[in-house]
Amino acid sequence: MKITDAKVFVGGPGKNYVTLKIMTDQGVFGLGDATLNNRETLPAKYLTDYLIPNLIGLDPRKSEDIWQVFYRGAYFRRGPVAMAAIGAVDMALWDIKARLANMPLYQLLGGKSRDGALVYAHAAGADLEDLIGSVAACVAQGYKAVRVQCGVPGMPTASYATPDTKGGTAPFITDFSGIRPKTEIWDTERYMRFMPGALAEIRDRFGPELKILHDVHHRLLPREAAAFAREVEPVGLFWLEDPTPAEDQDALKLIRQHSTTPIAIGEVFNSIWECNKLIEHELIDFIRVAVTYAGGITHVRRIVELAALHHVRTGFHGAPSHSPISMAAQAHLNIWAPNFGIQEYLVLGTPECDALFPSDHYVAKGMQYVSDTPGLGVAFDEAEAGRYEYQPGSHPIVRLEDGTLWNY
Ligand code: GCO
Ligand code: MG
Repeated sequence: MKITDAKVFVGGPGKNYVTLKIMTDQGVFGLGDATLNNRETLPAKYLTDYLIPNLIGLDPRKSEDIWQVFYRGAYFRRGPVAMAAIGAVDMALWDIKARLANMPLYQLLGGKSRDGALVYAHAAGADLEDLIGSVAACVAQGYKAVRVQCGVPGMPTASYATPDTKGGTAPFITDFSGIRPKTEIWDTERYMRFMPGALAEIRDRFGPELKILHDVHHRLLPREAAAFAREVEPVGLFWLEDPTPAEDQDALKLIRQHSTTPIAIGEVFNSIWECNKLIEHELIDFIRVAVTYAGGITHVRRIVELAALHHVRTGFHGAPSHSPISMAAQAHLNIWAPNFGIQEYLVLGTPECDALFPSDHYVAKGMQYVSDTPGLGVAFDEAEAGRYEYQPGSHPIVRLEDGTLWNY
């Protein structure tokens, strides 16, 4: 069996999804997602200029060897661009393998460990009252877990993932007005004074059953993060996400020494080498990698297996930047992983998105259910894809009031 051709499509409804389709001489094909938010053309180029020419003629069933060749063979290893491209190839090869086996992917991983996988929705408000309305809307839809982000009084501009105005919807991260980023202004002191009380208020309003998550988005220094994690302990958060940047894996020790608030980290990691210490030293509770830019199913499964040895549960990234293809790959991992925790899930299901990526996976009452369609269980309508093209966009950047650049 041989790979005969592969194509890359960039575009989508309101998002630049990078979709890979690998064809074989037996008519079976596979799909992968290489979307890297606001850098989408780069994994696409990595695929077309290097990986695809090297795939032609290979046996698609040798997914492990192909992964090793692309990872080690590059000599310069890792990084989000390469790992997103390798990840897409890997997803497509697993899709082919499972289609050949005539089984849904989760059967090849070890079968179902649960009927449905817990997901969390996003709630956001320009102020606390606005946020309470947004959380109530999620609860009314049956979500059992909600990430809450709130505008901070006196903060010079709306901060991460909070709407500028009351009643507004939390903005998508991407600004499609161009590739030059807009600037948000951040003030740690205002945030630290306000947010613990806001989280406590959400707990009071919605009671003990609701799983409350909060994303600090790398904004605090390790000492501040430790103080914050300790202060919010009475709220009983399900998790506190990215309290401080984790490039310095040892910095997380300080948080652990001062607090038992569960910590979730990893959405920006591309490999096991960025989280092995965090996992082995049990400095985190949830690992947030994504199959897209952490090298696909082959590599993320390795991270999940390491995490399972250290009581670290999964909490894969699921921002709307991921296409339904990688969300499906994660859904299969979630339904299998013995150490599954939760899945971030943003309603992708616009009619346009469903038309481009038809699938029978679904979310009901805050749980995700995986279809038994062979493979990843997602199709790709190429005629629909022809309606879209790449739109340049950017993430904001963050500065302090005096102009100092900060962590987005
Ligand atoms: C999350 C994330 C995202 C990121 C985005 C960046 O927890 O969902 O923090 O919202 O900001 O993926 O491209
Ligand atoms: Mg996050």
